[in-house]
Amino acid sequence: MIASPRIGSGNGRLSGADRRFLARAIERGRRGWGRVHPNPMVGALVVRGEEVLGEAFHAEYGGPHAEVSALSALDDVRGATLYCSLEPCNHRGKTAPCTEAILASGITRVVFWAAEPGVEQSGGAERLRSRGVVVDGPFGKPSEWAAENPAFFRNASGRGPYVALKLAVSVDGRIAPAGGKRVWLTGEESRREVHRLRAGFDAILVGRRTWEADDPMLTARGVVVPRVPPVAVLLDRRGRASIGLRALRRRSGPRSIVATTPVGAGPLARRLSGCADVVAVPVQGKGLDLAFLMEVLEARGVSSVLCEGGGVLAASLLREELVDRLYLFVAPVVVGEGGVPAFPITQPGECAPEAFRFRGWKSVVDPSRFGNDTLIVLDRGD
Ligand code: AOF
Ligand code: ZN
Repeated sequence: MIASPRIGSGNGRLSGADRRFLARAIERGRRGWGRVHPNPMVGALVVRGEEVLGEAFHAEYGGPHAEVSALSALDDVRGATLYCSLEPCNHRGKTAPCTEAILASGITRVVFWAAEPGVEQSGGAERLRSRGVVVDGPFGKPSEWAAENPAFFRNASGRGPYVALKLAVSVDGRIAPAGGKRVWLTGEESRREVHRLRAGFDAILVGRRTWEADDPMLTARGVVVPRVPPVAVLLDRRGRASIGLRALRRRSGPRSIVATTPVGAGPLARRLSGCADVVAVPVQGKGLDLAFLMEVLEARGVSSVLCEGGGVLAASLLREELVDRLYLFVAPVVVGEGGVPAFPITQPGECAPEAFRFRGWKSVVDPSRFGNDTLIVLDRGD
């Protein structure tokens, strides 16, 4: 997701051409968005001298790795250099180890960007070096690798699902005018990007006010068709969801999930009569226990969650320190006094930087432009 990949310095020497090829491998890898998660997006390039002989990316979960795809499409790569965005794996998983394919190919130099975080999968660089291949890498910082493949690196640390929060706000930080009525603040291009983003997540989560006001479908209807459509998750502490909601009437994809209190779960499940999976989540403060919800989702195989508001849910997630990434689409609109704030401050004396601890957050991904809107991406520092 870094607009132009920053390679950084690290273990080995890089020429200007090396940096260009490595950046291109990272960019190619991004084409796997929506198709490879929870595995990483990976790109690879085979170069001899200054000539790119071939390039590939990891295109499908469980399918050939980028390195193997790039090599297997070429007849003779002896003496060439392989550039990859991730350290070649050294394990037999759903596919054979990339290290073996590289050794068999006659590649004499490998340049890679990010270190492999998996214990079983790692050791690729060492293995190749032990067999006489010149290996340069890793380069850059873990936070930069994580910015490119956030859910993958987060999941590798075993700390529960990766959580991103997406908000579309006016320049005065509002998500809706007074009364909370649905209006589009951001333009068409931003909305397209949101659909593309949705395709790369296992679940899309919204709070009660959002599904009441907007009745969203929560599907990924963009250029990227997700390998597995994300599951819609609706928060419903009061047990008010009805079978008429668009997110519950979806015909394709996984059944939506409605989270409510343990007391309300039985009655709600009966009322929704099989249109959704109702999960029981204890109450915490004025809402549901969101950390508990994340555990429930993880147990159901969800490893990444995109939260799409509204403000109350956003504030709770931030307060609970559950957010790993913030996607903030800023529209050139002023909503003005009385508008619904993106970050409601409810406790007297609270000030946003303290309450939400934005101070340690990093802007690793460059801001980007979608039509007249600006997307700001912030990653939580560790
Ligand atoms: C990928 N694509 O291009 C590379 C990966 O189960 P497997 O065999 O597909 O292995 C998945 C692991 O292999 C993955 O988690 C990562 O650690 C490593 N490298 N994975 O899916 C690739 N190079
Ligand atoms: Zn591999």
